[in-house]
Amino acid sequence: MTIRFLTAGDSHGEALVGIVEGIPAGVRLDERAIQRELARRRKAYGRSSRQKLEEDDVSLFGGLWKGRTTGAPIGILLPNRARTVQGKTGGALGTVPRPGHADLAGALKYGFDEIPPVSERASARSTTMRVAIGAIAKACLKPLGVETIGHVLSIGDVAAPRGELSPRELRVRAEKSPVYCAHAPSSRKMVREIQQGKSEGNSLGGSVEVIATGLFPGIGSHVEWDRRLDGRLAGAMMSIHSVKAVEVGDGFSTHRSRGIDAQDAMTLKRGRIVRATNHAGGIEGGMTNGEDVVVRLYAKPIPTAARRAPTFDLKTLAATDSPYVRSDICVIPVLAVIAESVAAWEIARAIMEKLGGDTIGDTIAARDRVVESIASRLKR
Ligand code: EPS
Repeated sequence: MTIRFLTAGDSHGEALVGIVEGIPAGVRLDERAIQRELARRRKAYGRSSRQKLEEDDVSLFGGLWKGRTTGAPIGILLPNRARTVQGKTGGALGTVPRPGHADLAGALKYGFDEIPPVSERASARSTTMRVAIGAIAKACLKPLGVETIGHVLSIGDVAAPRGELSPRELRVRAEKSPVYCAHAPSSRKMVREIQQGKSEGNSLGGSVEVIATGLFPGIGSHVEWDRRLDGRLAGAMMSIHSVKAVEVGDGFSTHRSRGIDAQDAMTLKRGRIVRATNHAGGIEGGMTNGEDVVVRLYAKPIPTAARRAPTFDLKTLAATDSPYVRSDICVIPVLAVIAESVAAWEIARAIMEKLGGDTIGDTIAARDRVVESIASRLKR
């Protein structure tokens, strides 16, 4: 049993379209749940004026009966208001590819001398649909007690102290911040950092952490490379626009540790596994080990900025500067919401592969059997 999705649509086309298949029957789902996630995404600080224009007014087609999934594919429609309000078709880009974008490679690959057929599809507007689809995955994970939480670690030169907050506390505090940073003084500095970037006509990168809680051991597998959950999560995260690096647990710093310090010592206390640390980020041998899964994403400053960069015209081949187009300043706050949604999808996919179930009740029963069987093995 697997779940899958497909998307279609352009940044300034009429709408974004998605189809999700394989969600078991009986999952409580309505448009409001998706709308809530889309609103969290849209209000993230640092975007362009387009965010005030879009309403992300989602409609669902099929796969639902009286507020619950039926097991049939779910169609999702998200109209682009920029199209109707501004009549914009992405035409401003003409024939000049912008460095750092899909423009050049996409035009060469698909045989265009105009940029919009590439840039319209490559645009990060499509992450709206990833969030809508992630909201469906979240609805599926909720009755299983699994949650994903995204928050911002750094923007430009401002890094929030790591702290010892629980995932729930991180969530509560991050939701109060316009940049989804759980540390209030850093959040204020991040807002100033973005304002500074805007005044300089420049964009800013940063990093985001996603924590998944409520997982039981054995999601993913060591037996074949493409079943390893860390590989799958990293691949899904790298597929998000502007993300250039992903670490699982202490991925980047661990290469400097000594072996013994990089491990998470475990003891058995009254049938429960207790770990001293979580350097592994909840994944060992490509499988969940029962600890929280921790993934961090590092994103470049978006290449669209008010400052122009040297390039050339694809039609005339003459040297020129990249055109000015309306631009976001910093996508890191919105990345916290997108990454959380993408993690929810990838984890839901791995859980459904393991547990199956035509109804969510079957899935929950299968999860209970796995958890009970593990618990009985750890008791004498
Ligand atoms: C984007 C450019 C901007 C963003 C857009 C992604 O749009 P426009 O070209 O209309 O100014 O606002 O993101 C969204 C519309 C969104 O909902 O996230 C880009 O080039 O990737």
